[in-house]
Amino acid sequence: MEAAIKQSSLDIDAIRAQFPVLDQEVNGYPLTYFDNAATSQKPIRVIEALNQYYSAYNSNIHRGVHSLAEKATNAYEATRVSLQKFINSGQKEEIIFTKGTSESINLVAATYGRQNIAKGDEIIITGLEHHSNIVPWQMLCEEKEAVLKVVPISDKGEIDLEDFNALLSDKTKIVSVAFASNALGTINPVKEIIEAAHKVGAVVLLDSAQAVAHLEVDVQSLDCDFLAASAHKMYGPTGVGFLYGKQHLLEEMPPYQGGGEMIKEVTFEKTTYNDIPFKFEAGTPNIADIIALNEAIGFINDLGKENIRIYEDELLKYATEKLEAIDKVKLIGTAKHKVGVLSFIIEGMHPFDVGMMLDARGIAVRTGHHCTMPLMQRFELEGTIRASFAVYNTFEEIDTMVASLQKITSRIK
Ligand code: 7TS
Repeated sequence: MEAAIKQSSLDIDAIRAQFPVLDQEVNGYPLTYFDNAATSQKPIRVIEALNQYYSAYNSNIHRGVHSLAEKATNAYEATRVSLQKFINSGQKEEIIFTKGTSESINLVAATYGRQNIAKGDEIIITGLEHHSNIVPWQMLCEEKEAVLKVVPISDKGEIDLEDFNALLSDKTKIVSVAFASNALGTINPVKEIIEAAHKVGAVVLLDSAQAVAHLEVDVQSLDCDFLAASAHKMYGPTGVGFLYGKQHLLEEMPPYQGGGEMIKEVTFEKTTYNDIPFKFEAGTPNIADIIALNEAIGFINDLGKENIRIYEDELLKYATEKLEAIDKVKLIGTAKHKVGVLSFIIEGMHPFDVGMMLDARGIAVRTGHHCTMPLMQRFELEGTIRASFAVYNTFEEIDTMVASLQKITSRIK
C-alpha cells in the first residue's frame, strides 16, 4: 500500500487508540477528523485527569490548609512547571494561566499596551492574523490614537521580511505575529522578525496557537517577549491557555483584572498586588482543566516534538500532492514552510457546500473565513475549505478525503 511506506517511526494505531472520540462512525462512515486547527481531540489520559480531579480531590487552590487543597494546588502548579519546560522559559513565574490565546493577547494589549503605547506609536501585525491578534490591537490603537501597520501577504501566503523591515521604525512599540497561520499553515520567519523588532526597541508577541502542538517552541532561543497559546489545540482541554512573558516585563506591567489571589493586601484606601504570576490570575481559575493540561503536555513529550513534526510533514506533503492533482481544486497558501494545514477552494462550488458533502462521508473539515477575514479579502475569497492535521491522522484518511473530493469535483460541469 502506497500510504504505509510513508509512515514515520510513530505507531499511529497505538496513538489513535488513546483517543476514544476517533473510534466512531459519523453519517455511517468512520470519522475522519481534519478540524484540528480549530481544536484537537483529547487523549484518554487528559479525560481521566479531569475525572480524577473531580472525583478524588476537587478543591480550591492556594487558599486552603487542608489536604485536598494542597493536592489540587500542587497539581495546578505542576502544570505551570511542565509548561515552563515545554517552551523552555527560564522561570515558572513567567507562565500565566489564561482562558486561551485570545485572552492572553487581550491581557498584553490591556496591560503592557495601555502602559506603553502613546499617541502616534505604531503596532505591527501581519496580513494573515487571526481576529484574536487583530482586534485587541485595533482597540488599543483606537484608545491611544496609535497606528496599526500590517505586513502584506504574498500570493503564496508568505510575508516578505523586506516588507516587514520597511514598516519598522523607532515608532514601532509592539510587533504581534502568528508563529503559524491557522488559515494557510504558513510558518512565519519569527526568529528574524524578533531580531529586527528588537533592534528598534519593540517588544514581540508570538501568537503560537497553531505552533505549540506542532513545532519546537523555545522562548529563550527565540527571545520573544510574549507568547500566547491555547490548551485545546494541543490535545488539552478547552477554556485554558497560557501567556509567557519575560519576567521583567510581567513585573513592570499593571494587573489585568482585580479580584482574589492577585493581591497582597487590600484596604479600602489602597491595594498592593501579588507577585507574578499570581498578579495576573484573579479569581478561581479553571483548576481541573489546567491540571489536565499537564497530561496533554505529557502526551506530546512522550511522542517527541521532532517525531510529531516529521510525521505531520509527511501527511502535509502527501495531501498536498494528492489535492494538487485533482482538477478544479485550488490550494490557497503554498508557503515554503507550513504546518499541517491545507486550505483550498473548488472552482464553481461554495466552500460550505463542499464541507457539507464531506461531512456526509464522515469527514470533518472547516469551511469559511477561519476568523481571518482580512486574509480572505486579500485572496478575494469568501472563505476556503480547510483540512488540518494532528498526529493521529493517517494517510488512509487523506485518501478517503481525496476520493470524496474526486467524486464531488467530477460532477461539476
Ligand atoms: N490565534 C490563532 C493563530 C488561532 O488559530 C486561534 C484559533 C486563535 C488565535 C484563538 O484561539 P482561542 O483558543 O483563544 O480561540 N483558531 C481557530 C481556528 O482556526 N478555527 O477555530 C479556532
